[in-house]
This record gives sequence, C-alpha cells and structure tokens, in this order.
Amino acid sequence: MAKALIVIDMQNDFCPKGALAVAGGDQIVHPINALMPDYEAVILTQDWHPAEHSSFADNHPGTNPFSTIDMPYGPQILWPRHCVIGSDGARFHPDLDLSRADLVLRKGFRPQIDSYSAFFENDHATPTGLAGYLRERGLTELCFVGLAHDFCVSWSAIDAAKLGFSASVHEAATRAIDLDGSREAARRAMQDAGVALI
Ligand code: VGL
Ligand code: ZN
Repeated sequence: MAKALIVIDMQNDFCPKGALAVAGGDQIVHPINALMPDYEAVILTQDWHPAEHSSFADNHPGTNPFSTIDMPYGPQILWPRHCVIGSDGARFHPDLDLSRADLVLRKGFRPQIDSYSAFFENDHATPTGLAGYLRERGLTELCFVGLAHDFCVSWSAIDAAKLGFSASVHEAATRAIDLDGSREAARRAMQDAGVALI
C-alpha cells in the first residue's frame, strides 16, 4: 500500500495578493514541502481556466463574484477571474517544491464546466484520469493538502473516499475560503464520506 501526497492548487491566485486569495494560503507552503519526503509519490493539481471560463462572474454580465447560478450540471458559484491559463496567477507559489512532483494534473480547462475535484469535473461524472493513474501505480493511501480546504481539497478527498481510496486531509496544511460556513459544512461532509481529518 503506497502513499501519495496530493497537493491541491497551491497557486499564486489563491495566496495573499492573488485574484481569489485564501487567508493564510502562503503559510502552508513550507509545511507542505516538509511533508513531501514522507510519501512515495507527490502529485500537484493546478486550476487552469481559459479566459472564457463559465465560472468567472465577469463572463456573466450583471452577476457578482460569489453569487450562484444554475448550470446544466447543477449550481455553480461564480468566482473572480483566477488561474487563467498561462498567467502569473496560475503559476505555483514560488516557494513550493516542484522537484518531487511526479505528476501535475491540470483541471478546469473546459470552458463550460468547473472542476473543483481532482477526480471529476463538477458534473461528478467526467473523469480527469487521476483515479486510473493512482490505481496503475498502486497508490491507495491518499493525503490531501493545499487550497482551498472547503472547495477543491474537500471535493477531491470526498471523491477519493467514494472511489475506494483511503483518504485523509492534513488540516494544518490547508486553508479555507469559508463562504457562508462552507468550512464547517466541508468538514462534516468529509467526515460523513469517511475522510480522516488529521
Ligand atoms: C478553487 C474556487 C474556484 C479551489 C478553485 O482551488 O478551491 N476554488 N476554483
Ligand atoms: Zn477555479
């Protein structure tokens, strides 16, 4: 049983001064680097949106960031424009140790659908391919860290548990957006799904 550390979206736009800054997002970079040697594999995800992405509020005239719209796949929170393909905001935090990353998985690149989870787009059906990669390598114990606790980290960890992986979240190496109590809701949903919070 091999263990993988899955580092979610440690990108400039989710760190202070970024377009969708998560409070304290930069404080977890060094703790994440320090965890890497304890794992057989390190995988990084990168939020990676085209300019016309449907999760950006400014692509829906008359809407405001952090409001919710109905998309064919369900409700979608509209975000400030962030992690645009090729932009500085989409780059990894400069202090993140990239040298041990076996795989960089990009997600959210289809204009018409968002992808919080590292495993599925927000329709909960379109796979990213990560589950197959992990299974082929025998990586069955997954620990999730990174940003944001209550969106991409929790959605990824819950999908991992549903797919039959052993899933944990190292909470000290995450930070939350915390929109309308979303941090506590995410903690409960993870516990209900069998994700270990450590
Ligand atoms: C994320 C909102 C929009 C995240 C990504 O990484 O948690 N949140 N895109
Ligand atoms: Zn995004």
